[in-house]
Amino acid sequence: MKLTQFYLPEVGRRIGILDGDRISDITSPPLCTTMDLIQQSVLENKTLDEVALGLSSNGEYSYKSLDIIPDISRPHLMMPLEPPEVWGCGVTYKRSAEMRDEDTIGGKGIYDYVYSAPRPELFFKATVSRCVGQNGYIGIRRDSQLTAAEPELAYIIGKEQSIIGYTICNDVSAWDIERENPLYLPQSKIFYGCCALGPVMVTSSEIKVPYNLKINCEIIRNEKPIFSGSINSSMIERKFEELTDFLCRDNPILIGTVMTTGTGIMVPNEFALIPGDIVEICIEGIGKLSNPVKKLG
Ligand code: DO4
Ligand code: MG
Repeated sequence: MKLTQFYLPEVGRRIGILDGDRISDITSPPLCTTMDLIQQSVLENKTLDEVALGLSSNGEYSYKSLDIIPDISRPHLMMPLEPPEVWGCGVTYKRSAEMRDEDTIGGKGIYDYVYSAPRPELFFKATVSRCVGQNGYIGIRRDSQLTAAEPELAYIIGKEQSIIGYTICNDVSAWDIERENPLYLPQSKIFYGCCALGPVMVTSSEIKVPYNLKINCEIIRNEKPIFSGSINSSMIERKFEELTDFLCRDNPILIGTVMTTGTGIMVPNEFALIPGDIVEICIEGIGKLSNPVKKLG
């Protein structure tokens, strides 16, 4: 099942089930957000699908009509959930380890090490105030000249470290800041508009095995694709259970937390983002996450 959230003028946020091009509104107070559905599924010991299918439809919208730049006067898509936190994994694909080690100024070899070390790289990525949904603006920090898109498969953590769904994440990162010194990682990763999530959350009944999904990324500039890259999630070095296990060690992780699993598409430096670019990330079985870029400050 594909769950999403959308906004209706003068009404507010709604929960939707996407089927083909149709989004059916299943908002049923007190269940008004997808996080409410997640909490309800835990309370009732049901799957997300079971909770969602138990709610009746209050209307239908076409996905296409909602797939616009967010504007409070028009119905539009929102983030598929407001997670308590977003965490990231790093250097989970060989390409990421190789390119990061080539380009880093301080700390050569650290990426190669972490790629194969028993302990994965995990980092705090974002809170909701730093995230955007479909068509929301992703940011370039005022002090960065080399900010890149990082197209990633993300999963949503349920009770007892289970995976309850998947979404697409753009782990937008200021690579020039990260490359100067590894201790600058939080500044390269965390800022306004550093994390795009969406367009839907696909429940784990629909993606049973997440290790064979095609991931593509395009950067559009002046309406033309200037970069196109792809990877398959089969190339990932770590299993998601292992990542969650490390994340949850003596660390209180709330249900609904998003974990983004690392990028295997390393965008060459010449395609650093500039204002006006649009980043499109497609993941098989999930959809296409699209975000325009703006300079912050
Ligand atoms: O260590 C730097 C960040 C790694 C990362 O974000 C990734 O591999 O996707
Ligand atoms: Mg990343």
